Amino acid sequence: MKFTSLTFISSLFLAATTVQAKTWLLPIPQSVEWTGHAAPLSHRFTIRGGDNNKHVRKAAKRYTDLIFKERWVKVQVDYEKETLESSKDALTSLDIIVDDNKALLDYGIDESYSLEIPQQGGKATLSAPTWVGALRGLETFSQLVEADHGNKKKLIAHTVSITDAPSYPHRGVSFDTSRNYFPVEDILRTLDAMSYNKMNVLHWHATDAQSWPLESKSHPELSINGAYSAHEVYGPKQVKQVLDHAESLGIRVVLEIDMPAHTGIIAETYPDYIIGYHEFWAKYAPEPPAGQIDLLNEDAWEMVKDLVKEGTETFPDSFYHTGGDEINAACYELDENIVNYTKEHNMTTHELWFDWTNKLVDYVTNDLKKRPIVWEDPIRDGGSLPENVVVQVWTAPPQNYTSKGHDVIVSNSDYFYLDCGNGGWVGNDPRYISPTQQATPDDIFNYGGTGGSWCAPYHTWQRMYTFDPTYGIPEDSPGKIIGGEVCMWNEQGGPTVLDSKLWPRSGAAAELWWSGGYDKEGERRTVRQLQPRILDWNYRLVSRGIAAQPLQPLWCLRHPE
Ligand code: CP6
Repeated sequence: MKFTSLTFISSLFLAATTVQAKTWLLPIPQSVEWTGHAAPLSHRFTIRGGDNNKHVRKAAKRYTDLIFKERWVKVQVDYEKETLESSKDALTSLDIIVDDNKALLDYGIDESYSLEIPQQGGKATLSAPTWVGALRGLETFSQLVEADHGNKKKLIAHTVSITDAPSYPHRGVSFDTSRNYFPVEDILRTLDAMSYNKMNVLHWHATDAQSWPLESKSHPELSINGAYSAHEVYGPKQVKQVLDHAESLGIRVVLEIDMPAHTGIIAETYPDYIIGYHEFWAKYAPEPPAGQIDLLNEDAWEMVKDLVKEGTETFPDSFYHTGGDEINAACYELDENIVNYTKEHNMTTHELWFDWTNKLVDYVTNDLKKRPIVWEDPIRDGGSLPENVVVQVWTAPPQNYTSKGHDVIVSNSDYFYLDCGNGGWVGNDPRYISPTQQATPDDIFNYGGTGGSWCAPYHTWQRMYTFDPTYGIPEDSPGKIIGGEVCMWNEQGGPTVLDSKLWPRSGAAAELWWSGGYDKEGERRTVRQLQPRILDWNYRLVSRGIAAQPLQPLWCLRHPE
């Protein structure tokens, strides 16, 4: 008796001290108990249950194929394990039990799950309140299977008991399809990679100043005149492909049609709706071409309503992103009508913009029954919006808006922007450039005349991971952080570099929002903890067809720490 209880105590101790080292799962689950044993996967291993939901059924098939195809061996994360050799101890099935197969995929859906893989093999069990939780648990299960000590003919499953749920309900990728066009396959593959990282929102920044690739039923002329070509368009078929694939992975798609700035391309069809399109851009916009919707033009407003109505009907999510970033006051002052109107009403052009934005979010909330997301700008610049409006931050600390009662999506540009690899100033370092050969206007002409870059420096996964989502937000804050997004702006991004800009970096953000910035003991999660896991995770992403960027030389794989 004594002996057994001592063994019991010492194995508990062992589990407690080695749990970090043994964890290679990404994102790290809220609670994992490792048995220290791995069970061989039976050749007849099947995933069962889940038949009452087509997405779970399809996922079971997908993950079964993946598990048998994948030959992943972890390197950085060392562990002690004792593989159960006898075939009677093999793992024969994973049984899925879902309570609610009809739950609506939307903000706040329950994504929790628990996973039991018994030490003695046999049946593993995945239980989840909703079908989406089952999808998240399947992903975790797949990460627990590996080739035994590199023996590619023998798969083993690490035996564990896991309970898991996201810390934040909104974990997204914002995806700009205006600056450069992406074939639909690139979006579908990005959705796959998001699901591997348990991300659940594709924020589709569909349109911007440079091109209008989204086909509209009510205004087909916008993409006819505004897409880069007749092929570089998302028509109903492509949109449905994206929506269907996202749903099958438990990912919501939130549409943004950015306005009233970032809309220059509309002038190709409706020159009267847009102010400033043909002006020299540097004074009137952050990048060419300039152009903002005329806030006083009634026909422009009717078109805005048509587009937003159609967008909210086509995209089933309860959130709709109305845009609202980077308004340039000087641009509106080009317009005589606006100048006269604001004078008469004793208001600024900014106030006119706040009123217009309020009109738009009122339309979205009350007529279309959706919850608006707005970029922080109108509030940052002095306006106010109803409390139900979700604020997406990109420049200011989130607490500036949670304190006003808004729920906030965190995407601060100095942490979570992905498309900024070549920041920095041109020339002028006397160690390399003679004082008589300093940068000339011909060197800096493409920086808007400022002599510097508008683009922030590269944000590493370490940078993203060290963002503290709780900082500055008191317990009784009227608004809360609902999660975050990495931003795939694509001025300098495109299909050839998409995967490597997104992955594996965004995995650090994915973990931040899934697992939270703090562990169960209330300690900040650290870069050192994530490092071995993200290094190994990268090989897994690559083996799953994601062209992720290497984080280390292959040498490190052959010579693990
Ligand atoms: N496009 C739109 C962009 C940016 C924003 N909105 C942006 C601004 C600054 C940087 C990167 C991107 N390209 N529509 C800001 C929300 Cl550094």
